[in-house]
Amino acid sequence: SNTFDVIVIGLGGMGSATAYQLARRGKRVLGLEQYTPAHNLGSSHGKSRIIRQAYFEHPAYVPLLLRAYELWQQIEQETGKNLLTLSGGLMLGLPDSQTVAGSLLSAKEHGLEHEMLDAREIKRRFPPLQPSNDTIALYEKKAGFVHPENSVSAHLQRATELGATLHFEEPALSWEASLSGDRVRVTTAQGCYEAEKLAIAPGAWASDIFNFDLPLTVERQVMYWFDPVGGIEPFLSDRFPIYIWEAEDEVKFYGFPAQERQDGVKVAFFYKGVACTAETIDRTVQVEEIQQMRQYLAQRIPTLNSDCLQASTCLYTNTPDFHFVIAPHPQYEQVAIASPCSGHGYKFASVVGEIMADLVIDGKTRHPLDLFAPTRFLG
Ligand code: PYC
Repeated sequence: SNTFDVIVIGLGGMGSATAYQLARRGKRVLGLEQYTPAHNLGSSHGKSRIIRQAYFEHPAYVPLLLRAYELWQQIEQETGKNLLTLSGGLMLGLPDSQTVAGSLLSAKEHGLEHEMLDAREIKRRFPPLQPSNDTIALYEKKAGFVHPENSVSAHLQRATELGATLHFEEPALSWEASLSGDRVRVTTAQGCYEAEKLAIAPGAWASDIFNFDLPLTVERQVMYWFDPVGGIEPFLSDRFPIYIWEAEDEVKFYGFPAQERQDGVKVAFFYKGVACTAETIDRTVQVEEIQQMRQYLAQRIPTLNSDCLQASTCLYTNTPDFHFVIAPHPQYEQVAIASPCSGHGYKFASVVGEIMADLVIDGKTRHPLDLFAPTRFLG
């Protein structure tokens, strides 16, 4: 039949978790995805995504993070897959930088375990890092990374096992919702589907499918993998943390421990990308871009000023204040929207799935969503 309890548009980071949560609660779910499972054309790929608790962006994210960790562990247990690696994490910068001061604020407000390290201690514990003398860092042992492709696959696999119907390479072309609040219809090239509720998690395609205007900008990002001079050992995840490093000029870059030895060590800039759309993004990485990253690393992580083994692109979808949009649709109560996540969302995917399921099933959630209301941008 073409009738379901809930239709989920977009099965990337947020949509796959939403389909899983809804199926787990016994709903008849149809998931529609324009590309293949766990594809690399959106924002949820690249083998590692940071997860951390002392959140410099705002302390209001912390309760969501604590729940996200629990739900990552739940999906790991249900699938037997290792999705989360807690290598520890460093937030580095000058003492009054957003990265350091903001993380400390969140850590204090929520009583999170952490340590403050000066430049000498950073170098002693993590020899590849060579901060300037006035750089400090907040270290938290519970930070690390999530494997995005494997996590999307795990959510999709469990959703299917729990009875969800998932269609790939079938873009949703349009949707309509009744004003009575109890029906939706979604049209694709293959057919028309009906349901009581709709969850939309479109990432960089939000402007095409939300059916109301939000001031979003899509940004091209590049991820780089370098072959460390002197070998990969100092970067292994039992001795090297994830980090976000706010340089003296306020440019942030971030990186990870090594995963597969032959892949090298991943680093990227946090923002600083050029504006694009999901259709116009240039997926070729230029030699000059690699050079620019190497120059940045030369002073700070000198052994990564080395051969670039691989570089690939991904998309951020940014709101003006860089906080998320997760809410009931402003016009239709039976529709929930998520996922312009401004480049820092993937770690939350597990809990966003729970929130979206709450919103479509109950019309409300116990999780605080004030920071994410789209009405903040609507005149
Ligand atoms: O949210 O931790 C993060 C992050 C780092 C780089 C992009 N996002």
